[in-house]
Amino acid sequence: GHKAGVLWLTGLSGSGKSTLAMTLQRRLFEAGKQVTVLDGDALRTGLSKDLDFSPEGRRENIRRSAEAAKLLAESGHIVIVSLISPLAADRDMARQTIGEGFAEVYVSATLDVCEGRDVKGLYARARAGEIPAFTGVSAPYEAPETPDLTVDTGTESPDQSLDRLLTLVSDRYLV
Ligand code: GGZ
Repeated sequence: GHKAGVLWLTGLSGSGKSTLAMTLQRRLFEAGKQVTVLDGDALRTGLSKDLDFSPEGRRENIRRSAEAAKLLAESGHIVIVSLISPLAADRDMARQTIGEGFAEVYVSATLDVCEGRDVKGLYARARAGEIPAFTGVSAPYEAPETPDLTVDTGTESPDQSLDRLLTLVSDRYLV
């Protein structure tokens, strides 16, 4: 395994990425690990405040996040990145930037499940045409073909997903 590394969570809005990231962060912190979460929703009010949801804006958001994650991982952190990161090419760029410690986690929940939850009402607004280029509705999502781990929040419990993430961390990282 690699000393520390980056768990890259990709999935639709509402798939459960942020919740899993926060829960995993707490568990790793309680176990004495150095751990940082980089979450799209938060980054977009700060580091990526200037970016939109065009393909170029998303790519730059992902590029910045990958560079920040790399720095943190090099200083010994387990970094949990939680970004829709809808395009395989952009995730490949992140993998290239980060190198050996990169692990791709597909938080898979179907569009039906995510839209059914619609926690923030964004899908309804996207369907009404109020949010252009909304992932899954009017912008593409390319599911990973060979993720290191898939967690299906539509069919497994949060505890099951969390256990499988913790197993991936202990298998892959020597922290
Ligand atoms: C997708 C959007 C959009 C559009 C705003 N498409 O579920 P949320 O609300 O709280 O988190 C989503 C967040 C996605 O930002 P990311 O930085 O993860 O996306 S990417 O990796 O593609 O750069 C969603 C909200 O922003 N949101 N507009 N058009 N999600």
